[in-house]
Order: sequence, then structure tokens, then C-alpha cells
Amino acid sequence: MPIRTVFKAQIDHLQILDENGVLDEKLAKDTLTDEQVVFLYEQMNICRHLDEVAFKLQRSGRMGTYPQNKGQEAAALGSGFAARKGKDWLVPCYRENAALFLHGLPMEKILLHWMGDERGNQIPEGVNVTPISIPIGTQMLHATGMAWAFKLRKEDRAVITYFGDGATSEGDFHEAMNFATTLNVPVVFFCQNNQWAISVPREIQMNSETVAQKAIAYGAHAIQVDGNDLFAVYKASKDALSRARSGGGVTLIEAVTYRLGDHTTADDARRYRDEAEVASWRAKDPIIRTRKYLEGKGLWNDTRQQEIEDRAKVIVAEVVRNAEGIESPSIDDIFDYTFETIDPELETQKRTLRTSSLGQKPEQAGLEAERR
Ligand SMILES: Cc1ncc(C[n+]2csc(CCOP(=O)(O)OP(=O)(O)O)c2C)c(N)n1
Ligand SMILES: [Mg+2]
Repeated sequence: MPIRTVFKAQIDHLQILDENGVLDEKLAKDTLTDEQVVFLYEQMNICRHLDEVAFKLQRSGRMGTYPQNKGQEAAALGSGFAARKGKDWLVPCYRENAALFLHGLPMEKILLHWMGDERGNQIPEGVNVTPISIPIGTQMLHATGMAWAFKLRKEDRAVITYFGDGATSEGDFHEAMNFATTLNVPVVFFCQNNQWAISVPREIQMNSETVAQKAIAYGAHAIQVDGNDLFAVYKASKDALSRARSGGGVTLIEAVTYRLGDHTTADDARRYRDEAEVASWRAKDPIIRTRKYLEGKGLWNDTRQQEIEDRAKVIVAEVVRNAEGIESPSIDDIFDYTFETIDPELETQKRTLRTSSLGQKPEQAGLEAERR
């Protein structure tokens, strides 16, 4: 009996705007208008500035930790722009801030979150964004469940969930893909393959050549896109979202991009990354590429660049003022919002948390004050 091939697969890579800012006009048809590209380019600049300011806030002790989004703005904005504001839902991790802002998340929420203030996770009513997810991969299951609910309720909505290359090694990714595809729910899986999971490079993280091919095992649609190309990301996301909404199936999009900064401010990537690699990706920076394109079309110049940089400074300064100006929560909140009743042991902890002697008897509390 001859051996038959029972399955063959192929992964396509989509690029529309190349590294020199040259557009493939044919592929770009019905994607972004000039006006939209200008708008998204401005958003890139604002988010890049927020990133720089957040980094400095951490270095000067005004923020706990912060994961810069630097270099991944096109992936966030192209996909976020493809989702319908107020209808579709975004279920993020922590490296797609720009998409969340597009959908109405106030910028100070991100700063509050990383300042350790839980109010950063309080998403305003009407903003279809879930709180950013730090436990890697968990949000993909939430997204799948949400999409299942929308399907059962026959609501015209889709969900796009964001995660990194490292997250595709988590069981949650595989469970979410399996549930999503067997139930055929309106969800799009958007992987920002930024080549690194903290200090683990992609080739150590996985033996598969692409992230996208992981979709094939689950019978999902798969595409790899140049993640620093606004047009390609937008097109792939738009197609995937409309397919999801119409019951046409789940898509895994692999956006190939690069984490230009450290993993977070608690990391120093110079210890494990080759400077030549970083430099080669710096040349592919989505801001540089999009600017080249706009300048080539006569839609951008130095004056406009100065204007947007000035505007970004004003916006971000106000965001920082708002985040730092918010009244501190009471130390009692951690107890009062966690426990229904406070037993004597918790009462002790609650009283002594006001000093640095957590858990000690109240009469022992205040030792530090005495020492001082
Ligand atoms: C469940 C879980 N395991 C481990 C961690 C620690 N951790 C934080 S970020 C990270 C790497 C994530 O890499 P990737 O998914 O590629 O996202 P990136 O940070 O590159 O955007 C790890 C292991 C975590 N937050 N959650
Ligand atoms: Mg990564």
C-alpha cells in the first residue's frame, strides 16, 4: 500500500511596506488611507514618548517597574485599528499600550498599574479592553471564553487577544487554541513575536520555525506578518477579525517584530543580547519606516515632526501629573477589599501594616519610629 500524504501546510508571510518605506501598492489597496497613516504615525510618536518618560519615572523611583513597548508600536496600532472601537474587545498582555489607547483606555491607567496602584486596572465603562495580564498566557483563555459568550448571545463582536512568543510555550495557549477552534468562536490570536522572552531567544524557546505554524495543529488560519509594517498588520488583523465575526474561523497572526528595549526596567538586556542584533532591528524601527513612507508621499516633514513631539510632551506631562496626583489609597483597603470579616490575626496585621512591623503585636509596632 503506497504511503499517502494526508496533510500539507504552508505559512505565508505578508509585508506591504518594506524597510525603506516603499509600499506595495497592489497589496495596500483598501487598507489604510493617507490620513489614517498620519494619525497612526502620530500615535506611534506619542506612545514612544510615554515609554521614554515611564522609563525615567522608574529610574527616578516614581514607578515600580515598566515594560517598554519600544519597537512594537506598529504591531499594536495596526491590529488595534482593525478592531471596531466599542464593539470588538481587546484582551491584552502588557506590550500593546498603543492599541489600548486607541480603544479609549486613559493613558494614566497604564502608569497607575505600573506604579502599583490597582486603580490602573479599573477600566472605565464602555472601554472594551480588559486589564493587562501579567501571568503569561492566561488572557488567551479569557479571550476565548468571552468570544464564546458573544457567540452564544449572537452579538456582533470579535475579540483580539495579545501575547508574546514566549506565551506560546504555555499550556494556556494550546488550551485556548483548542477551545477556540473546536467551538469556532470569534477570537483572533495576535502573537507579538519580539524574538525574546526575557533572556530566552526564540530559537531556544521553540523548535518550530514560525509561531504561526502552531495554528495548523488546531485547524486555525495562520499568517505571519512583518510586525513593523503598519499596513501588513492592519490588513491581516482586519481580515482575521471579519472572518472571526462571520463564523469563518479562528486566526493566529504572528507579527514578527523586536523588543528594542529591555524586558522591563528590572532587566539589562546588554547582558545577553548581541549589540549587532539590536542595531539591525533598530534600522527596522516602525517609526523610522512609517516616517520614510510619509515623507516620500510629501505628507510629513521636520516641522510636523517637531509639532508631534511637542504635542506628545504636553500630553504625557499631563498624564504623569494625573497619575501622580491621584490620592493614595488607604492602607486598610488591602484588607477591606479582600476579606469579608477581619479576624483578630488580620486585625493585628491591619494595624501593624501602618508601621514596618507587619504581623507583630500592635504593642510592638512603631519600633522603627522609635529607632528613628
Ligand atoms: C505564568 C507566568 N510564568 C512566568 C512569568 C514570568 N515572565 C514574565 S514575562 C515572561 C516572558 C514572556 O515572554 P513573551 O511571551 O515572549 O512576551 P514579551 O515579554 O517578550 O513581550 C516571563 C516568563 C509570568 N509573568 N507568568
Ligand atoms: Mg517575546
